[in-house]
Amino acid sequence: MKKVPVSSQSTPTLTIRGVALYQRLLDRSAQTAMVEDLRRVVADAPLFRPETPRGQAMSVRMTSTGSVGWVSDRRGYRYQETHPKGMAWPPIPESVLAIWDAVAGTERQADTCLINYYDGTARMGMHQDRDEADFDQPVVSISLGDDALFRIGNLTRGGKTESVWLSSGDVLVMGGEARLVYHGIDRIRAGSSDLLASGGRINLTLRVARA
Ligand SMILES: O=C(O)CCC(=O)C(=O)O
Ligand SMILES: [Mn+2]
Repeated sequence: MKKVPVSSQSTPTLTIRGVALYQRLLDRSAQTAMVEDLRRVVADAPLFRPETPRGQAMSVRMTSTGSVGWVSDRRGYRYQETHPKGMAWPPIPESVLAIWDAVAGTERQADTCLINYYDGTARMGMHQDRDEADFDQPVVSISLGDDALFRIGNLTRGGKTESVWLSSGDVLVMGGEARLVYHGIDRIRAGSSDLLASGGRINLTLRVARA
């Protein structure tokens, strides 16, 4: 697990409604190395398709790394210490933690990283990330593979939104006043990247879940 060589002095290439975007922060070799690390993670903690609390299957498949991982089922959204199949979550790869260190701007280390896999038809509805204990800690998101249309809304549901295409190697930070902004993925541009052998998109979200 190699450290990804990114500078901690990096500045955002774009900021939309307080969401800081670092386009192409990871070069191709850093992306490839990270995907290799994630293959090992998924071998130990397989992707699963969560249900919403209302019993609807999500279109993304997911797994987690870290001391806790995010799950959703009829019992609700929550962080828990084990995969739905019962095993502990694998540790967060060093290559992924290095990105947190470069852009999070906090003393705390991420204790969880959610791995979302989108095939060409998957999407994610508008939502806030609010299952974490401390909203002073940012969410750091890494995109790998196919492009995705990311929509940024407001601090309450509804209202005008702005969208931006996220590409492989892009990193974004939702922190400060943008920590609780509504956001979602409207669509994936299938086949836009050849990073993943079977196509699709991986999104990683690093967070501090516990107080
Ligand atoms: O896929 C993305 O870029 C966003 C993922 C997300 O918002 C989440 O997992 O909470
Ligand atoms: Mn989110």
